[in-house]
Amino acid sequence: MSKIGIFKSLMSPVRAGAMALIVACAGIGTQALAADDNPYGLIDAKVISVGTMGDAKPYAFTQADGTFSGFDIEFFLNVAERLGFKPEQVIFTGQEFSALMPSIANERFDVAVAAIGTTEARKKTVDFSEGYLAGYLSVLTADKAITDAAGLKGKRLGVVQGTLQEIYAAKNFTGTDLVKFPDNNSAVSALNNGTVEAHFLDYEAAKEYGVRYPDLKIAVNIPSFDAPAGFVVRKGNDKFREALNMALRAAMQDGTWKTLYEKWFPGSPMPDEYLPKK
Ligand code: SNW
Repeated sequence: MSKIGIFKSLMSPVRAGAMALIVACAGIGTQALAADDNPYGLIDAKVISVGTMGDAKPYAFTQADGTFSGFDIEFFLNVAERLGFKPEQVIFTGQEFSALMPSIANERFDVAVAAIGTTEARKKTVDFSEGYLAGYLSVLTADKAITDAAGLKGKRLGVVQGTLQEIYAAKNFTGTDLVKFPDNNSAVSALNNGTVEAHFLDYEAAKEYGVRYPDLKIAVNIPSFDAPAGFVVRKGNDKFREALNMALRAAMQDGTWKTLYEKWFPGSPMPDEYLPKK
């Protein structure tokens, strides 16, 4: 063995140990930093990545320039701002409804915002903020024979896959032929060309399509107050969920929620629980 060889064999364990120590310290350092820099466990600490929908106007929809707007979008932007995220730090991406909750579970988005009703079944795979909307599930049709749920017997009714409407219709509209669509626009196209006789969607969106296509009227309203819409986050991301809840409550207390609600849903009744408390 050469002198250099002995030197190497003596020194290497020490060096290896020192290296390990440095690596360990660096590891602890970055972890501590990461927790401080990214308290909400976001995919990218600097932005909130939001999954939403392009055709759920006035809740969430794409505008001509490709940006998103609607009650849910503006309400979420306001909530995010209270968490320190400027509008340009909130990135919205449109998805089919059925992809939204899986995309949260798979960490494709930090949060999903699209009038998503809170249910025990959904809570098995994702977590929900406190509620911020409660309303009706509505049947939209141009068929004068459909005036109530019984009138749907023997008719073809569109539902968007994965929605509460799909679940409700399958359970309660017996004798109705359910036709599943990926999104509202394709279902309303089918409604306008006669492929289906009615489409079942959220009340405000039904109302909006009725303005766009005046033959289409709301024929049935099913209360869905037991499934208020919330922001959907990854299971166990409690820091983010709790921060969203604090900001959401503040936005209700200072009247922001009311202002946005009256802007996007004029004439619709407002649940007291979302209004400022005296
Ligand atoms: O349960 C309702 C809630 O009461 C309020 O009216 C807003 O809509 C709901 O959350 C139901 N929304 C459907 C769902 O969660 C469809 C969502 C959508 O099409 N974007 O399945």
